[in-house]
Amino acid sequence: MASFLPKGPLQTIERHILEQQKFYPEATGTLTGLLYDLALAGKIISSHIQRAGLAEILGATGDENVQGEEVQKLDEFAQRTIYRLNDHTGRLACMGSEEEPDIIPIPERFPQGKYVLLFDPLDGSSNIDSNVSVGTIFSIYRRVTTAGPGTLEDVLQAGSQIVAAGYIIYGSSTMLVYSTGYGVHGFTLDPMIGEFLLSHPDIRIPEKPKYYSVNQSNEIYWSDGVQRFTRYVQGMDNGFKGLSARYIGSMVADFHRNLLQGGIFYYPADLKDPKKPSGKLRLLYECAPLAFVAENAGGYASDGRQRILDIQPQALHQRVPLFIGNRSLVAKAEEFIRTYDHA
Ligand code: P6P
Repeated sequence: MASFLPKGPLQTIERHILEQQKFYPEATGTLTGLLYDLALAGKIISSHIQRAGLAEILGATGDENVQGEEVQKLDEFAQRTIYRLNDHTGRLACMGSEEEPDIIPIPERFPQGKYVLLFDPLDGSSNIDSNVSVGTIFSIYRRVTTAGPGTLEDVLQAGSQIVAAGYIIYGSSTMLVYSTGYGVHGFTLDPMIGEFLLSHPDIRIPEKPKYYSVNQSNEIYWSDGVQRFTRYVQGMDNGFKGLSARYIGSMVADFHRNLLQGGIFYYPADLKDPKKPSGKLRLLYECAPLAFVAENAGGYASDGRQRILDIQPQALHQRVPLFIGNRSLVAKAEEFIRTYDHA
């Protein structure tokens, strides 16, 4: 009888998170509980996405978010689910979300905690109605203020301060991929038993890249260095065999493929939209968490000139250009930009 169980040690994410706790002697179980609840959020959101076409949960709400993007019903559902799982636990000082213009306070009736949660509840949600994989991205920091409600200062921290980060990808299967700084580990949801089971222990980005992922319709708006880098990855630079192009327009899906297969995803600055001279992607709850995962898997992430995790955020919804994936390819992008784009 075929078994639907992963190879290797049979381990749930709950037990894995608990075992990660041994790396933090001062751990009190708070971070463990926070990660547990993010896995639970993934199960709840996944169960709704899998049935989105059937339930009255597809489509747009008719509202616009702070980004000026159409809010999808599932965006709102994912946002509310993560909020409701975390507003009362006493683990957080505050939250920050792609969907909310300002930081999200913990209601006064609940205790404050020592962590801060930043998340994009459903990235790529405009793809939902066409059944394209979407994802939840999360990162956890320690608060920097010492008491009282969390403040913007607690949220505006460089990615190098991340304690744990990861994403949940709702695709042909639902996977949760996370790191606490000790490797990157992937779990696949078995919907029959409602458990995330360890399926991808110790993920490392393959040395030999296979893909490059970028929206090439923006090429005419890129800098000279980025255009030259793109020709390099296409193999128009002798000495480098070209990569295959793969771009699905849902960053978690594009990132996940390159994490497992090797490659680079990039969303450069483009001058098409003067409001977005730094590209489209947000530093705090999209780029920094994935940069944390990439680096813990042996990869690297840059804005084209500096390490993403070193950037000190100035605003909650700050955008940055992003080059993320194989360290050699991201470094090559930086080299082209350094050589051809004068700051
Ligand atoms: P474009 C989805 O809206 C998103 O924020 C990312 O998930 C994705 O990588 C990017 O935008 C796609 O943007 O301009 O290529 O459609």
